[in-house]
Amino acid sequence: MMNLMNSKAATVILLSALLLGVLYCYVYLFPYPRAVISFEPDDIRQEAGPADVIPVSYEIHLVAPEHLKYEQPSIVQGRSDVVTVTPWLAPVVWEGTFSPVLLDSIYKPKNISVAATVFAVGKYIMFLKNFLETAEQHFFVGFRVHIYVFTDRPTEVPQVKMAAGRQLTVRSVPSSKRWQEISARRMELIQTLIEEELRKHSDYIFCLDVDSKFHGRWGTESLGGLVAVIHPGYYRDDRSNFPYERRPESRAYVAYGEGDFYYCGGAFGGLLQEVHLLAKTCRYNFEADAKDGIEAAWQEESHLNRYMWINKPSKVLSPEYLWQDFKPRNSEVHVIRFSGVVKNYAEIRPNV
Ligand code: UD2
Repeated sequence: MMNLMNSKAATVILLSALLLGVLYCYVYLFPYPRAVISFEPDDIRQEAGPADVIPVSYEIHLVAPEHLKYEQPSIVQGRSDVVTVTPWLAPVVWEGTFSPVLLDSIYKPKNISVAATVFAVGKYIMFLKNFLETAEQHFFVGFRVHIYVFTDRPTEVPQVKMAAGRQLTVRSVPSSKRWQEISARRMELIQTLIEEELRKHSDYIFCLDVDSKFHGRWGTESLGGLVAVIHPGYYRDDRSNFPYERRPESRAYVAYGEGDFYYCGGAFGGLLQEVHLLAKTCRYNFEADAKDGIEAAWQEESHLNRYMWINKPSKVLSPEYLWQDFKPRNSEVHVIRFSGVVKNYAEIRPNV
């Protein structure tokens, strides 16, 4: 009897150890699919089957509809005047490198929701109407879009008619006596917006400067994990001329001879979790610098550049995605999609 009891106990112990081992493998060795699941489209989330079904992520699994007609792709012919891939093999998006029909057909069934943030503090409210009206014509047309306007003048937000599936939310923020602070505080507000609001209903986010207008399509070709836009002012220059923060005391420091590209502070985006990490890190570093009495040369743009140097963007948008109206169009830029308007800094900023 005693022997029987012992062998039963031993079996139970063995089985428990086996179960614990399986659990350990599942929780610690294979965490990735679980991390992806919370960013799946609603329909997949609801239809999720048994626990052993590996979830499908937006960025990994791209399904095209059968029989869709589009131009034959080629790997020997295409844009030869520009570089279309980075050394870490992220695509660089230029006109002529993608099929809008194909991409829209892939992303449409996913029912994705794209959030955009735009700050219009103080006199910058004057740019908002044009920004919103042109976004309606060119920014993710036909997709679910939610624009968040941050302003200290909520009553002056213009009424712009938006198509079905598109909406606007206004959030009040305090004004400031320094433009540098307005620009830099955006990271904190983006971080909080993602934590408090967007997690529930958005998949992607783009953070854009208000003193700009859309002129051409900005759509699904821009989607990616971490998305950066090449600054139009420096992309032909040697990196020693990039306006990175050059003081080693700053957390935005990039040494001469280092760095990849110079990216815009005026447009960046990607999947929520990627942009959340970027915003949180840049905010932390900006505030830690401030405590040490140092402000990076181009505020959050400097911190963003340092971040993107270490955390390589998975998609890079060419300067088509943020041009400047005062600059004549360079020949390799076939389409200007989004561009900063000409402005008189002395007139619109709270300080010089
Ligand atoms: C560049 C960047 C900008 C930012 C800045 C450095 C581009 C095209 N622009 O532009 O994103 O990185 O350098 O700080 O890459 N704002 C207000 N009210 C103000 C001042 C600023 O709402 O009084 C907001 C507004 O959304 C504006 C943004 O902050 O678009 C950036 O400010 P800016 O356009 O004056 O900065 P700028 O032109 O130096």
